[in-house]
Amino acid sequence: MSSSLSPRDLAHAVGVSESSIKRWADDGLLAVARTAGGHRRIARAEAIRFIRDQHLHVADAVALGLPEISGEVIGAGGPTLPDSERLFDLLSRGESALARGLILSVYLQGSSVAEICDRWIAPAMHQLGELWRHSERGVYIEHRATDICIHALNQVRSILPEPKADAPAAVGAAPSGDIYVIPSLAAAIVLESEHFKAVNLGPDTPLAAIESGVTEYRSRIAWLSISMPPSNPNEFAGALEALDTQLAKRGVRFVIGGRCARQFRTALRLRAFVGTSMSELVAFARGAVTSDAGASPGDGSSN
Ligand code: B12
Repeated sequence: MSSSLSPRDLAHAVGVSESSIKRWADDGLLAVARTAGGHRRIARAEAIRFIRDQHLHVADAVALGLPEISGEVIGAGGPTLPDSERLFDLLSRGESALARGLILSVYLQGSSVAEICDRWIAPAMHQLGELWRHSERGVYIEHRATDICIHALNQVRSILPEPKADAPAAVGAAPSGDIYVIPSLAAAIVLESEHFKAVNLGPDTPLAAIESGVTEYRSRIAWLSISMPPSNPNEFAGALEALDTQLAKRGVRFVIGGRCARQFRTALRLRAFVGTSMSELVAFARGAVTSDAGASPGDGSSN
């Protein structure tokens, strides 16, 4: 799929005339580049931003390079916001393309990545966990649903605007022994949707590796997603306190979340912010950017 569209492609995708697209471009509502031959080209990420901001109806998602958004997903009467029950149903049945189409259409209709995680993916996955309670079939269904969600989230990631070269960095992971893939990946994509350059080290990552990433990327934010109780709670608590202290010394904002994060808020004296949702992660990231304005990372100021 090309990373840019002609005005004609975009006009076709949203069911308007080509001249409307050119007028919006001339009015500065839509950023266009010119080819060597002087033709207008619209970056795909910019086209998607425009569709989301203007609440345009996508008439032909194939023209946008998103064939998963089929009529079956959107419904004949135009786009309606589907609910997490629908996603749960598709995930239970292993309907990968339809589930991805649903998530992409929710995004194109203007929901944020954080909302998609908090309001669609997490509830649908929680419902799966409740329904099957890890029977043999449940484990199979959960693995398959996890893979579908990873695919969908990465597709959303691929249509986000590229982070700018000077974008603040964020590095994070799930700790050693924690096998859960979606939560840390979701945190990375949420931060990317907030214009961070996010480096996700993924599941089962020693805390020291987060520190290495923070150093290499001169990270503004570090996140940790904890979904499983640590096998050695005392050792983990010590390592977490040490990381928390190190990050604070270096002026790196630290945020912890995930199903099992809460217990650490009360048990340990952490400077880290403990959040319960991706929407809280967004609020935290925005706050970090605002309060850091003017201060450079690694300058020793603490949060
Ligand atoms: C998928 C899944 C699996 C998959 C994992 C696949 C993978 N590699 O990722 C598999 C099948 C492997 C699995 C295995 C097990 N699982 Co399991 N699993 C789940 C399930 C259904 C979904 C988890 C998920 O991905 N959720 C999606 C994310 C997005 O939701 P979330 O984690 O809640 O995240 C939200 C917030 O916490 C927050 N957040 C998350 N991270 C962060 C980070 C920051 C910085 C911030 C601010 C916020 C934040 O934002 C998210 C909302 O948008 C859960 C159900 C549940 N209720 O969580 C059970 C669940 C977690 N599993 C459970 C169990 C028991 C197990 C097993 C022990 C079962 C067994 N007997 O074998 C094993 C453990 C395996 C092991 N090696 O030890 C139980 C845990 C019960 C408990 N009290 O601890 C649950 C709750 C199911 C249940 N209802 O019983 N599991």
